Amino acid sequence: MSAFNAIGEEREIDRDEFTPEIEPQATWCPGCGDFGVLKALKQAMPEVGRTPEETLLVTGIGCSGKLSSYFRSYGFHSIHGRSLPVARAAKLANPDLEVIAAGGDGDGYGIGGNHFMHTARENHDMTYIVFDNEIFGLTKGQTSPTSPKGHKSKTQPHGSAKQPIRPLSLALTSGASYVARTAAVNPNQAKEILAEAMEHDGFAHVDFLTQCPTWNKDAKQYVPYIDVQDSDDYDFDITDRGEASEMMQEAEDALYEGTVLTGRFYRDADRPSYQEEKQATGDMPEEPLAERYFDEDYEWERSYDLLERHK
Ligand SMILES: Cc1ncc(C[n+]2csc(CCOP(=O)(O)OP(=O)(O)O)c2C)c(N)n1
Ligand code: SF4
Repeated sequence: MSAFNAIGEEREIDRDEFTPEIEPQATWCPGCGDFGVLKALKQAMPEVGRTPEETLLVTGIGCSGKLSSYFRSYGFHSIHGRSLPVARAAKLANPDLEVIAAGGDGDGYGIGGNHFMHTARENHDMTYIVFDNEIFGLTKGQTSPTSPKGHKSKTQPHGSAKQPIRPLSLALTSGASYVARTAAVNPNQAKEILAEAMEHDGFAHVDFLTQCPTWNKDAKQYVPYIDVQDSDDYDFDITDRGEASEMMQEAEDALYEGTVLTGRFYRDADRPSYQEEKQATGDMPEEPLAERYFDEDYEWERSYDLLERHK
């Protein structure tokens, strides 16, 4: 897709635009799946037709959280588990931005689990990428919400007694209108899914399987994946909630038994996003907050009023 330059000429978008001019050396370990997410995201951007100036990437804390340093767009490296509230606020203030939130499974399904549920429920228009390496990576491999039952780590030396979270089912039952799973070992599918998620109007959740060769050598992310859309064995309608739910449960059971099922699992293109719902009720200002900054008088008046009132 193309964009327009400053003098209104049409131009092609190149994925290299999303590489910072002074590229920081990535601190990810050799072989880390996070490189796959970065590459797929850069490749997806030209398909979506958004420039770095039209894009905001909000990350949490963790190895995954460093994505915003290696991707050239507006970026916000927020705090652990809090990328979604920041992303929601930014999208409400400036609905024209392409907003992407990203973080690890510890960040998104553990510390930020509450925000995941409610952002999905409200169907905020954004893409949420969870780097799912089944452990807490940056802090050296502790058991996370997606670690399999029995997983041994320094925090669970005798093996985890907990059932892992089911991220796809959780997204669906919470209200996400687009749910997919892809893997760093499958860059072409990952690129397509990320582009589709960004084009979707509403909350698009992408559980992105990433390998952590340093702390989780047993993770299933290494085994070959099956694309549910390409396989004759998995025939279902992604717009049918019941069929999608059954398919997700099969995928979630299979993951811990050694079969990785990836692809699009659910899409509801008709459900209005939070922004659309609010506009319909008249509850959303016609002029987004981001544009009000251009009206200096308005801002000053408001600030002075506030100061007067709270003297
Ligand atoms: C509130 C809070 N709790 C704990 C930490 C410590 N901490 C920093 S990174 C991290 C692990 C992140 O794991 P995950 O979200 O799975 O991402 P990964 O590093 O695997 O990409 C933890 C526990 C923190 N920074 N803030
Ligand atoms: S610790 Fe694991 S998740 Fe973190 S950079 Fe290294 S390989 Fe990647």
